[in-house]
Amino acid sequence: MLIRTTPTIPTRDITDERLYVNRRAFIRASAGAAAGGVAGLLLPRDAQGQAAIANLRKSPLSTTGEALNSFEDITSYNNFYEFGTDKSDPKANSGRFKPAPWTVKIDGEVGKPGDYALEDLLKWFPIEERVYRLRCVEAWSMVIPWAGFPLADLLKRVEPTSKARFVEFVTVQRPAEMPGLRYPVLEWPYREGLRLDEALHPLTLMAVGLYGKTLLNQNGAPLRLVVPWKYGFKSIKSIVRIRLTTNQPQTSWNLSAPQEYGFYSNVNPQVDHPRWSQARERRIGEFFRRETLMFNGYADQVAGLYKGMDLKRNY
Ligand SMILES: Nc1nc2c(c(=O)[nH]1)N[C@H]1C(S)=C(S)[C@@H](COP(=O)(O)O)O[C@H]1N2
Ligand SMILES: [Mo]
Repeated sequence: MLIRTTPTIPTRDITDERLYVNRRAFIRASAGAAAGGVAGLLLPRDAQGQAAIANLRKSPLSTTGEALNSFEDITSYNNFYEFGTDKSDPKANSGRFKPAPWTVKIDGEVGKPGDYALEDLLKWFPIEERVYRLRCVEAWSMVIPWAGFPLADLLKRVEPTSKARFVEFVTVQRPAEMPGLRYPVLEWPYREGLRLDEALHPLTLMAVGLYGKTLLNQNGAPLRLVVPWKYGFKSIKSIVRIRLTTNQPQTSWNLSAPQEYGFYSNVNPQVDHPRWSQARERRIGEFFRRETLMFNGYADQVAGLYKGMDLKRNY
């Protein structure tokens, strides 16, 4: 796609390391001064998120033994079609997007539906660092140190009813801040879904940061899903609604090209995309391609979810 809007300079995105270090010092000072639970009320909004992820504990569920992609790679080579379809568009065109204040509507088959403020979620659930591979359906991959909390923590808190079998996620839709919404490349708003047992799996993460910083807009600020054993498009960004359902929800990619993108979308080197092979991938920053691993390398943990299922049919 060659259609381009006038690029805005995304000042929020040029937070460099120096500023980051200063901000952390500021947060430490403020937290010290407030001495206790009220610190969050006194801090500017981004600092609130930053404070919540300041003391990350490293998760034992992290992927080990692989080099991390650089902060620069992770924040400049993106898919976020609401800001355009080129890999450079999300960084270039997301400067006007306002990720705060933020609430998530949780409804459907839950005992405690409601509008949940992100600030509360950050208080309720301990944030941890999880290194995961992200494998895009376009056959490239990255290794990313996320900061987040298990989606299971949130789902348990809202008490799924006995009729809940799936979870639907919806991205915010703000044409004035998201220039890509002008183009009908997908069914907007962007929608994704998981089976409830997939959503409750301990690897399924709600990310609020990466590299110890709150998420930049291009990565799905302020709250996005990360499902490491599925193709990247399942990891929906900037979530405003989570709905528990009895029936399998519709998804934007499945609606746009059902023969190419199924509901499950598990990374599977043995099942090719109709237009290209999924056997290998290019790790961003590397020259030679590497073999794609079954379930993106997380088979030991997740293969049991699909026991007895035909993965060629349920792609
Ligand atoms: N709302 C929304 N979420 C989205 C997308 C998108 O276009 N819109 N792209 C997906 C795709 S295809 C990938 S590979 C990942 C990329 O995440 P990253 O840019 O943070 O690496 O985001 C996913 N989440
Ligand atoms: Mo992707």
